[in-house]
Amino acid sequence: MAARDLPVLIVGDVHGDLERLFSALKPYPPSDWHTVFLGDLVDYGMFGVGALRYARDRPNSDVLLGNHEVAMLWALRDRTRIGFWMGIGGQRHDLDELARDEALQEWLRRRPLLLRLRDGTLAQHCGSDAYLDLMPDQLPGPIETINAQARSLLEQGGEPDLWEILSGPNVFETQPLRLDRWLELTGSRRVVFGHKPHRGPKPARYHGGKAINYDGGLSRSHRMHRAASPVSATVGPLTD
Ligand SMILES: [Mn+2]
Repeated sequence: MAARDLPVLIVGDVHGDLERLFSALKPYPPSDWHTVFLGDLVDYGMFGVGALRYARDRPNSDVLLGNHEVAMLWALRDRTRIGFWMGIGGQRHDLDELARDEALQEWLRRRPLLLRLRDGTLAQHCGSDAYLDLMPDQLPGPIETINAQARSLLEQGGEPDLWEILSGPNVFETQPLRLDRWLELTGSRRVVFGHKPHRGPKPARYHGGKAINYDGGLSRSHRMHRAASPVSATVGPLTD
């Protein structure tokens, strides 16, 4: 069965906690699910590159770019950014690991920012329409345009611009008009995202389920991790 025909499993911010990721994925065999990783697999925890490789190699999976992957690629290209990146949770051994693996670097630079699923759900890292900064006015095909722009930035040392766009706050929770405009512009019926921990026991639904946050603070190394946070706050099927 092709990935697009399988039910969808969403995975929010992993941040290097491979052990909790594995326990979260246990009920969902890769052959039975189309798994969508919403980005920020790296930083804070010790196994960022391990999480990237796992997501890359898991069958029937898609992996989106988060701001932490962009910061890591920036540090890889420009050594003067290593201090900044370590300040946001970067693990030096992960950078060394990525530096030794050109195939992984290349794969990472080609990850999309946005992914539209068959049921009209849009998957992205940030709960925000900041992606619009990558779209010249009134072009058709906003999703393809934004993904192509991100890719070309990462090919040309444009990490600073991409970091700026991806590191802002989530806004959909509090700004329903911006959410509606974004859904209309991208032709989507709802959006799923991560980026900022929601602190609930399940993915947090806003505005009648038109916006759903899957960042449940999975990583025990994240500064906003809470001891009682269940893995199901970050990993779960996309339901109606
Ligand atoms: Mn993020």
